[in-house]
Amino acid sequence: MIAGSPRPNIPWEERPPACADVVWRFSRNPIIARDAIPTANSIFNSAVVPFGDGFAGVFRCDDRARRMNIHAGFSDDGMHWRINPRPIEFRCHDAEIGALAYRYDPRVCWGVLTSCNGFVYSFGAALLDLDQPWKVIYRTAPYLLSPQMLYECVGDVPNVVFPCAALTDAATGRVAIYYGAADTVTGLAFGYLQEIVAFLKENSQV
Ligand code: BMA
Repeated sequence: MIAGSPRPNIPWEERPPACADVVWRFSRNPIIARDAIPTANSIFNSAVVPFGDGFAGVFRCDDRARRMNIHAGFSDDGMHWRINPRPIEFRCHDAEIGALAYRYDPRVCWGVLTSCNGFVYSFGAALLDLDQPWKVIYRTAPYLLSPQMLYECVGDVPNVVFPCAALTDAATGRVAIYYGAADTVTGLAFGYLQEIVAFLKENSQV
């Protein structure tokens, strides 16, 4: 059972006929270009959540002085984004807490983990105990997605796919995964939760 709401409007594209992968890429990736706001060097590793009739996100935008910061954005379809050119403003009573050092990789995380071997960032899935989430029940040994497309292999940091958020439609089990590619742009990948969990159980190495 998927604990969540039916969300028929999440971004979605069916698995291509020739593809047997559990998780597949959106054919129009990357969905967010590195310069989608004027000052950005790169926009990646970003979090997305349902918001009103559409979606809201917190985007990691590194600027052209390579300062890392986070920006709010909104979308009707989860694919086309209006990202605020100004970073999110933090108002704190304690100036030290509000001071900008690094702000990056915001995420609303649901069961999708990143793993790394030091050279290549791929991602798989893990099932965690609901009450004791530090207990890993299953973890995929094979990756679900690894850097293979040009926009994942070439960029400011080559060979990185880095998921930070997923949207789900509880009625159908469809999952849309947002991921950073090569620390430069943002992509989308899709899967069915039932298939991901079945693959997880059959290919687990904890
Ligand atoms: C990690 C984080 C991520 C980044 C990844 C690959 O340590 O810094 O933001 O995507 O490295 O460079």
